[in-house]
Amino acid sequence: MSNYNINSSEDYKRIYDESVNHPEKFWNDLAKDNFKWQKHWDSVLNWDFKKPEIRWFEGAQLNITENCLDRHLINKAQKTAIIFEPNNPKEKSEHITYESLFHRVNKMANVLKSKGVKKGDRVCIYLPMIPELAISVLACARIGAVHSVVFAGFSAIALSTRINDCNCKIVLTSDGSFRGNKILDLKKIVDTALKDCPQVSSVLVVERTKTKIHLEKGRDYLIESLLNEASQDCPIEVMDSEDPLFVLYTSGSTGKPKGMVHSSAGYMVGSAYTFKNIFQYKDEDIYWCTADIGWITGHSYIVYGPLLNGATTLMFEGVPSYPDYGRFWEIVEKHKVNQFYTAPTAIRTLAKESIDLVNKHDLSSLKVLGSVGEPINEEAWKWYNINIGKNKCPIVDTWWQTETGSIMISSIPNVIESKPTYATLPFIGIQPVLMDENGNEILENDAEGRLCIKYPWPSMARTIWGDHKRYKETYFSSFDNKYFTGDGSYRDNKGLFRITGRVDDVIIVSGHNLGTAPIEDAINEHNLVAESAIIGVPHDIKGNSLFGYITLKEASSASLGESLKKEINQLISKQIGPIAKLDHIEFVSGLPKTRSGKIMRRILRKIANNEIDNLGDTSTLLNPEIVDEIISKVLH
Ligand code: 7RM
Repeated sequence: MSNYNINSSEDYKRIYDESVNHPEKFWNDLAKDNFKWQKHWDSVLNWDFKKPEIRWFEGAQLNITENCLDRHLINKAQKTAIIFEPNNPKEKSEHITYESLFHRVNKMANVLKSKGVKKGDRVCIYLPMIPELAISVLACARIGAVHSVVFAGFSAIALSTRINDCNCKIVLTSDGSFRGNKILDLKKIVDTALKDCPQVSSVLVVERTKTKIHLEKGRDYLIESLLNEASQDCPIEVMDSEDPLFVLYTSGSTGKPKGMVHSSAGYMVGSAYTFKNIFQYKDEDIYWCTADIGWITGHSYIVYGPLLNGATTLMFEGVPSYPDYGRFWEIVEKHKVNQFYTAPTAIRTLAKESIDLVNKHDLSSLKVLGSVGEPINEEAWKWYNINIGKNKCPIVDTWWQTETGSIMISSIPNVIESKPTYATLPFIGIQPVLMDENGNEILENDAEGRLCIKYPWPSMARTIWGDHKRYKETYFSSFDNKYFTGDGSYRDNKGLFRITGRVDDVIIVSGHNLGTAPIEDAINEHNLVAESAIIGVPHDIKGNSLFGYITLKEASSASLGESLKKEINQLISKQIGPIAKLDHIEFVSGLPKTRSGKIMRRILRKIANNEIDNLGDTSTLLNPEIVDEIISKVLH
């Protein structure tokens, strides 16, 4: 038990050392003492990064939902497991106790079974952020079905590609989804998608928006009456440790999405342990992660991590801008949120709005703030720290990936001090290394390199669905015997890690390797600049020249035009050098982004290079409408 809670820097040092010096003993004890197993394992770890093959707790049997639900019924049956905050603040929020969640999951599990879902089958979940989303995730896990959650903002094409890739036969969806003052017709999107998915035999529909929908006879069912009739008891399916728990798609920079496959036992251990410590969750706390369950942050830190720890986790259906840009802060006040976890893109968006929208809310319940998804720039970090945390909440800048399953590098409140723009130190059991371009490990500090992990950790993805070769090529072929993250990192003279961004975001100008991130950081220091993205365009002399897309804090200042461009280039010259000056600057009102706030550079690159006939799928963007605006500005 002792190693489960990390409470001081001494704890961290001691436990970290144990975890890397005697990893098998360490994980053996941690897993044995803190989870419920149906059967103990025969071996803690079998691994070979060359194949690659990674198996944790082999021979063990368990069900993750027994750990998320059943075991809390003894002491926490009436504790709130999920607080549901609807899109519309006038609609009442809902508190779901552990006992009630248990019954609702069991009912859902029984409905899935009645539609023929069996252990190992894949179930596609395409639902808005309503309780049924978490419930169906857990229902799949309970009966051993592999869930594949697809973010309910994705287009029909994105959806059908994902349904077909892992051959789902069942789809869970809703009539529609509320987003701000809009309704998105999810069922219609499913209908379109399913024209390309003939194998889908049942579609289960949650009624949320009461919009009119078409029900295909013999295939589509309203779920409510099925749930009402179902039994509230459902035994667990006993799973082997390495049985897949879920598939989650993550887009590569190009091409087809990768279905990352996560395991049952290792994922459970990793998501639970990181949640408890990185957010320093205490028993009465209210925890809120603003992500969508459609991406890994929601899987690990809305559903599994919190519920494994018997926490209260808040699910928000809506958007940060509705009914106004104070919505997040209103929710923090209303539910007395203690830990708040969001993305830099949200922070920057909200920082652009009037500070009154923050200050009119009582945020004194907050204890810990988190950030995830991309590097957080210093300005956003400071705004978050001062205005939201009131200088008293540690900020955890958590670096990790869909592939890693749980947080890998992060500070820990009152344990590892935070430092602006730094993720800081590896979590227990994580062994990050920096590699140079020749494949050698960089041993000294105050150095930058490619970020790799040299030893397995329990929650790492085991393969890409149906494409183990791609798994090997993408993550285990760049560096010998190491997992390559695709990110670059700087390590300072104290050994703290600062993630610098994807290493493929590098542009060679006149023979100089320029990372886009530091240039963007320099630009963002200008007090009128909100965000920027740099891409390269071919240039006769320099090889590439730099093209900057910039959004401003106030639209009116765009009239400053030429003089502002000059100031921006002066900043770059000062911070990086004249070599990094931008040849072209386009002021735009927004940048094309994925849900998690990652700029889709592919699109910006194609527009700057006049390749707009072939932009690829833009429907997975958060703001697809911005693409037309940018095209018309750049190619006027
Ligand atoms: C959790 C998530 C993974 C990529 C990763 C990084 C970037 C994520 C941070 C970050 C700097 C952070 N999964 N990234 N967190 N960069 N600091 N704290 O985002 O699969 O969607 O993305 O996101 O490039 O490789 S993800």
